Amino acid sequence: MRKGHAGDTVDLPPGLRHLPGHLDARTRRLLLAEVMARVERAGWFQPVMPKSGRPFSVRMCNFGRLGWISDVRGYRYSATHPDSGRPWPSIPAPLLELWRELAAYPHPPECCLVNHYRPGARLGLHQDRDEEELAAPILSVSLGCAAWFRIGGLRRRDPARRLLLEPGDVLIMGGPSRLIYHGIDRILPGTGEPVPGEGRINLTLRRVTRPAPAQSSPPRRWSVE
Ligand code: MD3
Ligand code: FE
Repeated sequence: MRKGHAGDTVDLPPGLRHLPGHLDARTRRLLLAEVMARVERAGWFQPVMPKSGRPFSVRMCNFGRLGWISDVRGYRYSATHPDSGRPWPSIPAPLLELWRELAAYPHPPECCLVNHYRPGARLGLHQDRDEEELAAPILSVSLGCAAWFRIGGLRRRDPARRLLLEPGDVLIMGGPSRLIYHGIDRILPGTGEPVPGEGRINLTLRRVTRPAPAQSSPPRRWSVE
């Protein structure tokens, strides 16, 4: 669907797929309910910048075996919530299904990072490179209000363009796009559909570790028996 502005797919860097409105309203509602039930159980945490300790304007939670966290010691993946020390809730099944359908990667995601943008929150230009497995894409799902997404290139100073992300949009960043600089300039409160606590919820599915190479069966003559 053409939107008649800088968000047109023709402008997108190779390896980045934008699927506007991929999730219908009913699917978004069911997914949001599964997400919020887990977040209520685990609790949000407030990431802070390494060294400075300055808080992000976005609050976060994670699902899956590994969660992305940031504190004064740095960015990393952790098996437990930084406040409670408990393991993260499981990744909702509809998200695992979406990954199977769209990721073109043979192993499941290990992390679903949940970002909550309240009015005024933003996310500065950055690369996602804390994952060991860069062959896997990152898959993102937008819920709640719309937001202006900024997409640059592989170097911080490369020219950037904006893309409007709306509820139900799916973005897949793989191959040559996996390490591009990106961020959220601002959200558009009051657009889209309400989420608890207002604003916008973004889910990103990530493969963190490199899977062990598949074991081929040994030559017959080496088998015991
Ligand atoms: C392009 N989140 O969590 S999702 C993040 O809307 C993050 O909350 C934004 O950037 C958000 O790290 C953007 C889209 C996205 C996510 C990861 C990418 C785009 C990406 C990784 C590489 C290139
Ligand atoms: Fe990112």
